Amino acid sequence: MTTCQSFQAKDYKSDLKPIWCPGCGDFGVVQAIYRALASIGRAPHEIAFVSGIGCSSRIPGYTTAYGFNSVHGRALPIAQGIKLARPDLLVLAAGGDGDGFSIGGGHVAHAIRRNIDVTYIVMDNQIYGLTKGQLSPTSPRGLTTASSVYGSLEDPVNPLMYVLGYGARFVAQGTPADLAGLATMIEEAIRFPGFSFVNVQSPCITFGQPDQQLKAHKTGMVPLHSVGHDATNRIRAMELAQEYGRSLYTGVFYRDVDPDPTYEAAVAERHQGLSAAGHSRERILDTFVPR
Ligand SMILES: Cc1ncc(C[n+]2csc(CCOP(=O)(O)OP(=O)(O)O)c2C)c(N)n1
Ligand code: SF4
Ligand SMILES: [Mg+2]
Repeated sequence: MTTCQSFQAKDYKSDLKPIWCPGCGDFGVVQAIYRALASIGRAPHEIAFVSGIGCSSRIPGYTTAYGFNSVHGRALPIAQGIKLARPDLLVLAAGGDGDGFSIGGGHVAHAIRRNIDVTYIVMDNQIYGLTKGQLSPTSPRGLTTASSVYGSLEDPVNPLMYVLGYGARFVAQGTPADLAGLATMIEEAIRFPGFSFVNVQSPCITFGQPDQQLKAHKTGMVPLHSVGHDATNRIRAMELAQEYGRSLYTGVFYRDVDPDPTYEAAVAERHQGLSAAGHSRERILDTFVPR
């Protein structure tokens, strides 16, 4: 049974003190998540929050939801499993750009095509923060780091194009420099019935680049552009997504107004149909769990 009572942002804040570096963008992301969850109003014990490994992946511990700081790159398979086993829970997955688009990159495509109702928040700082500043899949070409002193020779992965290309039904991008906007888009993503993706430009103050910092966003050194188009227009969303790494567009890039049923809804429907046709529970399980 789900509760729908009044919660405030502070009700989702755990007693654990974040050990992120002062000035890390992830502080803003967790604040935005508290606000989004308060607007939704589900009790903390009805929320499962799964992450991988990385600085950003510490985030579930700073909430009062059930949390799982799991294995590098494996937040999505675990989150999907939880949602299938307990469709009544609100399930969030989160992690870094490395977690989501290097080691875990293969899972993103399958989460999208499966369309299980999980919201995936990537804190994209274009660097491996936890392991002290190596190139990540979203690092720009030419970036020098302690382990790439002559500069990266690779083009970055574009997370927005990646998910749109695989047919994601809800795609947004935000920054903690606009906390209110970020909270609203996370709330919208959670309310979306199916897999939803939010890329957050969440700067790493210790190993990140100067033009990624909150100060740069807040002072207009790197201007924030509002997506400002009809979010049902997928072609326009893809055009704007190509600006990733050049201009910072924030807002909902794409929202499918008539999304396919979620995987869990399709499973429930299949079960019903097979029961109605007289198949036993064991026989039905056989169809889903090969032995
Ligand atoms: C299987 C495995 N491979 C590599 C690592 C080492 N490792 C831990 S976090 C990390 C990358 C962190 O970067 P990102 O996911 O972008 O998160 P951030 O720290 O930047 O928030 C790596 C390579 C690991 N813990 N497990
Ligand atoms: S190393 Fe970077 S990503 Fe990690 S906590 Fe510090 S500022 Fe944040
Ligand atoms: Mg990172």
